[in-house]
Amino acid sequence: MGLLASKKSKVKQVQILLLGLDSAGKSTLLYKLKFGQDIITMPTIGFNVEMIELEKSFSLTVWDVGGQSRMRNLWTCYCENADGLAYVVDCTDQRRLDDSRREFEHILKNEHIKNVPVVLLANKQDVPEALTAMDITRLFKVKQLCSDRNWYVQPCCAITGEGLAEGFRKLTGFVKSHMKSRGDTLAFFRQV
Ligand SMILES: Nc1nc2c(ncn2[C@@H]2O[C@H](COP(=O)(O)OP(=O)(O)OP(=O)(O)O)[C@@H](O)[C@H]2O)c(=O)[nH]1
Ligand SMILES: [Mg+2]
Repeated sequence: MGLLASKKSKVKQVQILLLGLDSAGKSTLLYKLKFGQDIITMPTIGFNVEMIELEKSFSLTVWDVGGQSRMRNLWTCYCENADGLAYVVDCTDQRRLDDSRREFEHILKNEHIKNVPVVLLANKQDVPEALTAMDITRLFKVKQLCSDRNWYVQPCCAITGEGLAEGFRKLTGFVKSHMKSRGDTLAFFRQV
């Protein structure tokens, strides 16, 4: 990502990595954010990528990578240019919660996303027995695991869209301050 100046208009563009176990709701939430519609999803083989503009002149390129176990080895291939990580947790899937926590812990160790801000999306809050954002914060030991970066746990529902924009706005804010703190002229403007 390089610095390209445009006199007409400048769009700040950042790369967001969207991860989580299969069936966590990544693609559902991506398309809800993008189109405002419920899309019937298929398990993602490979990745989906969409540009999302929550703020004028600030564009998120969101990489939604398949979460099936055979695909998780590939997650690291998407880390290199990531400016922020959105990690989706299925709060109704208590059986696989520890798997999800382990994958989360593992990806945080990737050197390319060292210090990169994180928002955990505590998804499926429409289901009555879903764990809360506070439960996820505690069970994932987020304070400890993310002590080297900005983080937030956002409750959400990908079906209704509740909490999605809030979560991504929070992440955007973190990304902005992370770039500022690095004195980052990286990657910032693209010609439109
Ligand atoms: N009740 C409920 N179901 C949801 C929610 N979000 C997603 N789902 C459902 O969960 C299932 C899996 O959703 P996907 O978006 O395909 O999951 P994914 O994380 O993209 O899964 P992979 O592509 O396999 O990694 C679908 O049946 C969705 O309708 C939610 O907030 N509430
Ligand atoms: Mg998917």
